[in-house]
Amino acid sequence: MRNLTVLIPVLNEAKAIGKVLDEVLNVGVPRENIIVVDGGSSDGTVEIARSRNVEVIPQEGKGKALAIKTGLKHVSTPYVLVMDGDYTYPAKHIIDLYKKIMNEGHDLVIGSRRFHSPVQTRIYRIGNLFLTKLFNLLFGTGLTDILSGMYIAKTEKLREIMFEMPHFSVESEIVAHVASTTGRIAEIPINYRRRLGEKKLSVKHGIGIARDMIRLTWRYNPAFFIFILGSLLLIPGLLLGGWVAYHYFFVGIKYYVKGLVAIILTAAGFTSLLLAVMALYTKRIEMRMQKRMDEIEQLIEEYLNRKS
Ligand SMILES: Nc1nc2c(ncn2[C@@H]2O[C@H](COP(=O)(O)OP(=O)(O)OP(=O)(O)O)[C@@H](O)[C@H]2O)c(=O)[nH]1
Ligand SMILES: [Mg+2]
Repeated sequence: MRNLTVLIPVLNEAKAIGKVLDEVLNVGVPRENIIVVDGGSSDGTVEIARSRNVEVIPQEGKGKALAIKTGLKHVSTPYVLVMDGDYTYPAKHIIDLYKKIMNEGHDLVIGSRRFHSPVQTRIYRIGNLFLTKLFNLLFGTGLTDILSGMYIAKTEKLREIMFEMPHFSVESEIVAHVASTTGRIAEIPINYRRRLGEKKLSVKHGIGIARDMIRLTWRYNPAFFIFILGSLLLIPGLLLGGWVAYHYFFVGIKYYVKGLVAIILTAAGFTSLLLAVMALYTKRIEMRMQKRMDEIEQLIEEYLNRKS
């Protein structure tokens, strides 16, 4: 696994980080390819991580998102795997994720958690499901676990990300970016364990993540909002138009103002929908061209390598 760096963001995970690192080393990840990014732990996490002789770096700023951003600056391999340091993600899945991305050429492969009821509370599972469904609706994806803390990606793809979303919305930002640029995302099922140490996430965080998903849609997929606007205008326009037409033909009353309003609503709604469809179409073309360009770039690289 020379081409892979494992990035582990931690904040006060003294109970877990030692076991996590031992597991990661055990599956064969070279020691020098493991980076622990610390968010200012005060419980001995850093010392435990250092005792395993892996690189431990302090993060810039605050929150998990900036921890990943900091960590990426220290990565020099073509692939990077991010995993939480709370012992919830079994390290054996690193191998499956690595194989999947290497063999199939995705930009991002997510470890989709299979929750077993005693491990997570019902509210946590429902919250996760709701947020994943919301994301799928906003971005037109069909994923099963947006918020997983274990995923592997092409390093250069992650470097494109701005990391503008705070804290726990970093996963949404990563998936949104890949989904709306190349769309090369895959998932594999993984097991999920009970965390070691104290639980930090609450319902409040879930609401924040939903709000950030809407902000991400505005940035990455504005066609969605044009589509909603179009529907909001077109549907009442058509209904009102139908009503006016009914009165004109069957009752014999002419409603001029209502008729005009119906025409304006219908025309504006129809135009918006058309724009949304065109925006989506343009996006598709862009993605296809990007893919072609990537392929060409790769061919040139291979050619140059062979020559030298
Ligand atoms: N560097 C850094 N790591 C963080 C920060 N906040 C959380 N983490 C780490 O990010 C990982 C995910 O955070 P968790 O608190 O486990 O979040 P979660 O898995 O969604 O929720 P629970 O495990 O249910 O509490 C863990 O390894 C945390 O230690 C932070 O501000 N900075
Ligand atoms: Mg966790």
